[in-house]
Amino acid sequence: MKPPVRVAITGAAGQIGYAMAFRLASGEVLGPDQPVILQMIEIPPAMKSLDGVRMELDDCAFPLLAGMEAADSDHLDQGFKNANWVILLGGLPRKAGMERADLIRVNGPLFTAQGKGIQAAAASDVRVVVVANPCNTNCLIAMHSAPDVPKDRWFAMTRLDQNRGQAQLAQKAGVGVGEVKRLAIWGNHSSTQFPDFQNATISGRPVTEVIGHQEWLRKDFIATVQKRGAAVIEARGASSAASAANAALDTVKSLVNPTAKNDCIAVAVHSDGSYGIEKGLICGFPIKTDGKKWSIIEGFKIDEFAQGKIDTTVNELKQERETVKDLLPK
Ligand code: NAX
Repeated sequence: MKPPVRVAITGAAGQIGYAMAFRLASGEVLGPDQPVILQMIEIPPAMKSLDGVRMELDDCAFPLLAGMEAADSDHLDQGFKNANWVILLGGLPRKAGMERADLIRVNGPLFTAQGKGIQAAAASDVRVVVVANPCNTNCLIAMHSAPDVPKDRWFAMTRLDQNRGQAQLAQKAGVGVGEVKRLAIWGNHSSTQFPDFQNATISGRPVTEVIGHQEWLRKDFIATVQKRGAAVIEARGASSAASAANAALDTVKSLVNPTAKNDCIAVAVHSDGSYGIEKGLICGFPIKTDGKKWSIIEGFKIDEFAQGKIDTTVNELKQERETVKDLLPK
């Protein structure tokens, strides 16, 4: 039997946490022979609800669930102890009347504490996926609060945007979603993101050739993906949860398995200056990995239209960074 992988999850009793924990414990994500220990973290008032999640996990009798630990957010050293993966879901949701900048200010300091906690307690091979919004900027704050954790271990989630975009393209082309590949999500996980249909393929052919409808691709497709989160809230009365949990788990799976030659992973990572995007921002790029080490895929074609979209979303990332500059190193 392999040694267990420890996965720490903040906000584990929230909607995404509830949709995620059972799939991790089932072995579906890390493999059918890989035991998992879940380290679930919540704020003190939610610890009772977290107890309920633990009871249900017990009641699933998952053979691969090698342990469960619970910690409150005042004891992050315990919560992150020896974690190989950390999935950050916990944060305050945006309330009515709250601007994006307000949310950034409210949630930012939580990620300073979480970054410090990760550095102090997590395993030396820790990898961190930030889902809580604004995820790119929260990831930036946490990363800077953990300077000893290498920068290539930090990820912010844009996979839900990629999955959403693939589904839209597949439906439009009348093909199965598995036929859609190489859909990069550039920039911020926000309504400025650029779902890059120009480099994507359907059954190996350029999307722009298969779906000849430029106007639809440039306007409707982009807007649908950018505003999908709001559309789900409008329809369901609650924000995306199962699809968000699925995307976070897809992110983990994609990072531990080699990327197919004709595909890319959508995830936001620390920019190395590729494609002229300012170094240091946590920005969505097309990524590939051999299952151990990832890199930014070179050679995506960026025309004037795409460059305009990328500039807009990168500028938003710079503005967000400005909003939290007191939480970042001088
Ligand atoms: P919920 O409000 O259902 O759950 C969040 C949980 O976090 C709550 O149980 C809360 O008690 C806990 N929490 C709050 N502060 C905490 C702290 N300091 N430490 C530990 N736990 C803490 O939200 P949910 O729907 O699960 O969404 C979680 C986050 O994902 C939100 O920030 C949301 O905006 C973000 N999303 C990100 C997406 C992405 O694609 N990157 C898409 C889905 C989702 O909206």
